[in-house]
Amino acid sequence: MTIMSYNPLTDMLQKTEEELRNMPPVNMMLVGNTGAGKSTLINAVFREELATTGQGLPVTKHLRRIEKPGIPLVLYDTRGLELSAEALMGVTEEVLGVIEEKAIDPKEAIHILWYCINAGNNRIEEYEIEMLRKFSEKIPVILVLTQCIGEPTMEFAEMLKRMNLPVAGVATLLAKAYPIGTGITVPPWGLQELVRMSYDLLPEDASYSFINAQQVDIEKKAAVARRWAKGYIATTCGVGFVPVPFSDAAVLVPMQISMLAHITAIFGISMSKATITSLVASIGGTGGATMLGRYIVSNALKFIPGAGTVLGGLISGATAGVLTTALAMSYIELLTIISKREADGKTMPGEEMSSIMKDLYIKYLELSKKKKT
Ligand SMILES: Nc1nc2c(ncn2[C@@H]2O[C@H](COP(=O)(O)OP(=O)(O)O)[C@@H](O)[C@H]2O)c(=O)[nH]1
Ligand SMILES: [Mg+2]
Repeated sequence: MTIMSYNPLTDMLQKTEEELRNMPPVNMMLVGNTGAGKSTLINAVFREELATTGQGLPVTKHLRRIEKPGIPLVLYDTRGLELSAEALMGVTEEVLGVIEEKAIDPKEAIHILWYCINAGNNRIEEYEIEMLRKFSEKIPVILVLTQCIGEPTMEFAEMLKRMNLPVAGVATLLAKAYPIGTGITVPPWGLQELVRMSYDLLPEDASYSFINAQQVDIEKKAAVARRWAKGYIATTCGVGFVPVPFSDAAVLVPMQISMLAHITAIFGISMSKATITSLVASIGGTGGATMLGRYIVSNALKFIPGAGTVLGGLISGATAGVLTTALAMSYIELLTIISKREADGKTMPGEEMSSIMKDLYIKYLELSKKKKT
């Protein structure tokens, strides 16, 4: 293996872009009257103000397709729908038509439908229930009660839950902080439950894309990434000896780069090239010139009992597993911090990433040492 010519930065950029390109999108349908709060909900649940900034292309009279490069999500949003039985019946046919048409191509098939009702309306019509039944025959449907503020809306929600409607679940929420006057504001709530409920109803591939696209439940992003990484490390570092070149030339090997790229894809942070460059640099991928790189070279093996010396660039699978697990866990925690900032509209400077990454990596190596003794 020619370690010198291997460039982890280029590799990670390429692999991350490839991972994101290959992610089959989660396809979602949103139905509800104008003013129900669909756009507000989309902007709250997904990254990058999707309803405001995503391109919307008309699909049918009332349906628009919203998507944005870098987010593995296709949303069909109903527009211009007024509260009347005829309008809703017409749109039912449109929605069913699109669901049937898209079902032919696995990449386009709609995975889930959110039906939004403004909780303040305080009623559900017979024809709406009929509509829910028709949708539910095709795909999982969640009845989303939007703009839930105050006791009457909660009573309405309880009633709906008791009605045994033909849906997979009922979610109640307030998508955006609601000012009720005299300086008092009701904070948003219920979004996390909608995200978890939806996640559980999605097929596996689409569930990863959904986790990437949403920004409500960052701990869930981390949990899904950790579960995936553990499986990956167990199969890759499971047996025998692995080449891990602890030289100044490259701290990361291709297998680790692939792992980090996949974790980045699961997380779905709004990756600019500059962000990925900073991230990789923070891990020590740019020729071992970073603090973390030097730290690993000179200290990492000390943490692992029985690791011995690195002979000819080979270490045992178990040792590689410990190092790679610490790498995965610290990277996931770093992305968790970055994602939380991003949800607040903030970014993290590259130097701060490096310093946090180094501290986390040491923390996880020490944890693994404690586990062994
Ligand atoms: N504060 C607050 N306002 C909301 C919420 N949901 C909807 N609205 C308001 O209700 C109106 C209609 O919402 P919109 O998302 O455009 O509904 P859509 O027609 O279903 O897309 C807008 O003025 C929103 O600001 C919410 O959760 N909180
Ligand atoms: Mg809208």
